[in-house]
Amino acid sequence: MKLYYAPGACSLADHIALHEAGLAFDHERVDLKTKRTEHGDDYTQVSAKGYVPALILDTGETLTENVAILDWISGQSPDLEPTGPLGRARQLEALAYISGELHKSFGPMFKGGTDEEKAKAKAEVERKLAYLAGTMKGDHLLGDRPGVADFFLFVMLTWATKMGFDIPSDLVAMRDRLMTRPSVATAMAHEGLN
Ligand SMILES: N[C@@H](CCC(=O)N[C@@H](CS)C(=O)NCC(=O)O)C(=O)O
Repeated sequence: MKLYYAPGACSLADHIALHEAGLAFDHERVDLKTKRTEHGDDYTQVSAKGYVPALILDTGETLTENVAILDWISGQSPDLEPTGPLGRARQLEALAYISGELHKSFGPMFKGGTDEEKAKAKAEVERKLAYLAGTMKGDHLLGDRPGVADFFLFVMLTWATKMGFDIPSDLVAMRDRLMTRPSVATAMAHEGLN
């Protein structure tokens, strides 16, 4: 299995989740500007979408999209599998919100938005973080143990922290708890993040 990632990008969530699941995997860095991998290959031949993450499964099949990859990883480990009759649906609900709403709201910050667009994006991100904080079911989004939706949110929290956005205190506490996990430390160190 191989994860294609870019340092500090949303693929960090999958990187963390693979470690949490205890799965054996390789990784290959992608330069998102040139679309070249660290081995000099054309990344668009790996994923025609041109963005990370992409996970090449042991079957040779390629999985893209954080929602799909993270949900698949959670199914590989009993510790990450959501519990309860609505567990899986709640996990997908959280992943879809983080991907389609929160992640998208950062767009102007990364894609050269105007000052006005960036101010609007900041307000939107802060509103969505406040919403997510209000849905927490314990120490994490879906309960007391961390799951793949938390790892996805964790990446957005690292971005929000770097950008000086207001983060609700419950999410700051969650971010700091996650930072102490070996999976997070290993993935961040590999990606050259501190
Ligand atoms: N819907 C995709 C979005 C992935 C995405 O936006 N990845 C960013 C990094 S966080 C990227 O590779 N951007 C480079 C580009 O779009 O060219 C997913 O959730 O997997």
